[in-house]
Amino acid sequence: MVDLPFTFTLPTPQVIPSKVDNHIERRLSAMQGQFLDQEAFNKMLSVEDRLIYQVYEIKRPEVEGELLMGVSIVHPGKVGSEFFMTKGHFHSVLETSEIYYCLRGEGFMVMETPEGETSVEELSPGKVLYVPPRWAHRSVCTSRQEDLVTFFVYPANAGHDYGTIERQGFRKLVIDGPGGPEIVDNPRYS
Ligand code: PAN
Ligand code: ZN
Repeated sequence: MVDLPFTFTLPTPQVIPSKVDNHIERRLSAMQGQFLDQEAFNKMLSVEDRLIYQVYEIKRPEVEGELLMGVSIVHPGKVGSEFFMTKGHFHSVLETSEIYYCLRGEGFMVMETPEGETSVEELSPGKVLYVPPRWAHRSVCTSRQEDLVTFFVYPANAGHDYGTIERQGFRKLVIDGPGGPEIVDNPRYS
C-alpha cells in the first residue's frame, strides 16, 4: 500500500502540533551525570524532579527514505550555573543529518564530531540550523522565562546513540556568566 500525503498544523504561538504520536517528558532524574555541578544537581533533585524538556514526535516507519519530525521544548532553568538542556546524542547511523527550525525562545545548539571538532550555534525565532552528518547535538535554553521551542526533521533510520555523550559529555558547555550566556570548555571532558 502506498502511503498518502498528510498535513498537520503547527500554529504559533501555540507550539504543540495538532498531530502527535508520541510525547516524551525528560525530567532531572533522567539527566544524571550530564550537568557539571553534581552537588547542585543532587540538591535540586532532592527538592523536586523538575521537568527539563519535552518532545512531541510525529511517528513514521523508521526506515531509509522516511523522515521523522517533531517539536522539542526545553524549559528555562539552571543546574548550578549551567542552563537546562537536552541529553544530546549522535545519530546511530552517523552519516545522517538534521534540520532544526527555532520557533520560540533563545538558546544554543551545542555540537561536536567524533573527531573533536566543535560548533555552538545560537538559536532564536526564525533561525534554521542545519546539523550535518556526524555531528552530535544538544539544545540549550538560555531564556530566563521562555521555553526554547524548535521544530526538527531527520531521516527516520538515523537512530540515537546516547551512550557516547552519557559517558563523555560534550566538549563545550553553556553557562550563565556575569555578562550573559558563555560557551566554556567542559573541564570534565575525558
Ligand atoms: C531531536 C531530539 C530532541 C530531544 O528529536 O531527540 O530534541 O533531545 P534528545 O534526543 O537528545 O533527548 C533529535 O535530535 N532527533 O534526532
Ligand atoms: Zn538528532
